[in-house]
Amino acid sequence: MIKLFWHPRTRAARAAWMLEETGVPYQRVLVEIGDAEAERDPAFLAASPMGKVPALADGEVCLADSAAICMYLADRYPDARLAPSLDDPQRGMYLFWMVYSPGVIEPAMSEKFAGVTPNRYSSGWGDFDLMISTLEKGLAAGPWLLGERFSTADVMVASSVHFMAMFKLLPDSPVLESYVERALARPAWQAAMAGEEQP
Ligand SMILES: N[C@@H](CCC(=O)N[C@@H](CS)C(=O)NCC(=O)O)C(=O)O
Repeated sequence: MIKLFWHPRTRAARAAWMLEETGVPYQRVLVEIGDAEAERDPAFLAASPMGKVPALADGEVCLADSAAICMYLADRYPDARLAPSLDDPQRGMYLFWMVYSPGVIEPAMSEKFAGVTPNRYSSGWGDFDLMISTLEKGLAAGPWLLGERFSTADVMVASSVHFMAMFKLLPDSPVLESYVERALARPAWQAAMAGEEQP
């Protein structure tokens, strides 16, 4: 069975959400992060070169990073229809939004935490305001990033918008607020959160 190496209230929530969306059975393996002395499961270390969660072991396949895990699961378990196929024209924007969280949203959040003002034209993520306005434009038609079709890109991006709200970084934005509300109402997100509460 798939093993998900996780810790509560981390980016591992995305991987759990994605697993719930696919419906593939999995087992959670709790990792005590932030304790350098803690003994580590060798299977975790094999999957996570940086020692970070989430990480996943699926048979002989092991990998870390929430975006990589989400992409892997979408492609490995296509019956769940969570990613446009390679020859689908929507594949392009799907890939753009798949890397938007690690490539744009997270650096823009760090910009806010650090209180710096980047040069929008030379920084790879633009700046915080460009990140938000691009998201709002991407969701203007909605209800999802690919229109009527919910995809793995929404798992990545909606979880990031949720994290921004939790860190009180989200500006007043009805579009983003209703997007995250819609996403978090999905049974798969609810199941992933319920899994965090299990002993
Ligand atoms: N880019 C990675 C970041 C993973 C990450 O930073 N995880 C944090 C928790 S959210 C972690 O494991 N921190 C503990 C540590 O670095 O030892 C991803 O998206 O999965």
